Formats: sequence, C-alpha cells, structure tokens
Amino acid sequence: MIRVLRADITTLPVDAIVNAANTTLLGGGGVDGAIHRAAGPELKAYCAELGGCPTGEARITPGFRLPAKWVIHAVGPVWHGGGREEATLLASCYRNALELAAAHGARTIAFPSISTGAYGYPKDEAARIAVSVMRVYEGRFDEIIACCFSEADKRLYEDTLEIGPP
Ligand code: AR6
Repeated sequence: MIRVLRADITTLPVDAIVNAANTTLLGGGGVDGAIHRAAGPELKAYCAELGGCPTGEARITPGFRLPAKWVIHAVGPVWHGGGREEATLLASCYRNALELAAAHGARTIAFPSISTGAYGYPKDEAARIAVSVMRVYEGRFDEIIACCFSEADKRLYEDTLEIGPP
C-alpha cells in the first residue's frame, strides 16, 4: 500500500527512512541535514566508512537515535534540464532503495521527494517517477510512505497516485 503523509521524515517510526543524500554520504542541508541531526554523530562516522555512493545508487546504515531502524541513503541526480539521464537515475534511486530495504526485511519505508529541493528536479515529474516505481514494489511491503514536507507536495502526490501509471 502506498500512503501519502505530510511529516518530518525524521519522526516516523518505520523500518526504514530514505535520505536524499549526496555522493559523499557525509551530510548536507535539507532532509539530509535533518536526518544527520536527529540520528546523532554516529551516523556520520558510520557513513564515512562507506566511501561514498554514486548517483542513482543507495547505501544502508543503522538509524542510530532515529525512531527508524535503518536509513537508506539514496543519491538523486542534479537536474540539468532532463538531457543527462536524470529520469533514469531518479528511478534507479527509488528502485535501489526499495531493493535494499526488502533485502533487509523492512516492511515499512518512507521516502522524501528525492532531488526536488537543492537538486532542482521538477516536482511533478519527480512525483510521477517516484509513484511509478513505488507501484512496482508495493506488494513487497506493508506500507510505502511518500513523506511530503509541504501541503502542496502532499496534494501533488495524491493527484499523481489518482492519475495512475504514466
Ligand atoms: N522531512 C521530509 N522531507 C523533507 C525534510 C524533512 N525533514 N526536509 C526537507 N524535505 P533536499 P535534494 C524535503 O534539498 O534535492 C542536501 O544538501 C524537501 O522539501 O533535501 O535531493 C544533500 O546533502 C524536498 O521536497 O534534497 C545533497 O547535497 C525534499 O525533501 C542535496 O541536498 C528533497 O530536498 C540533495 O538535494
């Protein structure tokens, strides 16, 4: 089942939350900064051992002080206008995060809207990609949550879910 929530992702008591990380995995602003603050310094120390992560891929760590058991750090593409494989890379982020979560036995997982903040990906297009990959995996989870930070993002995801697959 896919659910749309408006929430701060760091507060969610799910098996796994997904971080919109960068290739260093060493933290940053936006949701990444919020997750590192809430998880505590152990998260950065753990991430430093991972040696980064290429765009389109994901890495898993414990949640440390978060209510979530795991954090899955997915690196979304920077938006350059659409001609640099952004859609493929964004879809592969969602796919790789869901595969990792399933491999670790997660039944509930929450995603922020990857790449749509600092990385500038158009929100409607990103929501369509997120929802289309979530639909492929929803049978393997009890709940896949699209965790929206604004009311406008929440409405966008609700509309995208209603419209159906692209
Ligand atoms: N809970 C849920 N969603 C949030 C939260 C939160 N606490 N905070 C922000 N968002 P962004 P990106 C939403 O910029 O575009 C970082 O510096 C936000 O409204 O966090 O993938 C990283 O280190 C937006 O919809 O991630 C990278 O360098 C969404 O999360 C870079 O930014 C993603 O916005 C990644 O940029």
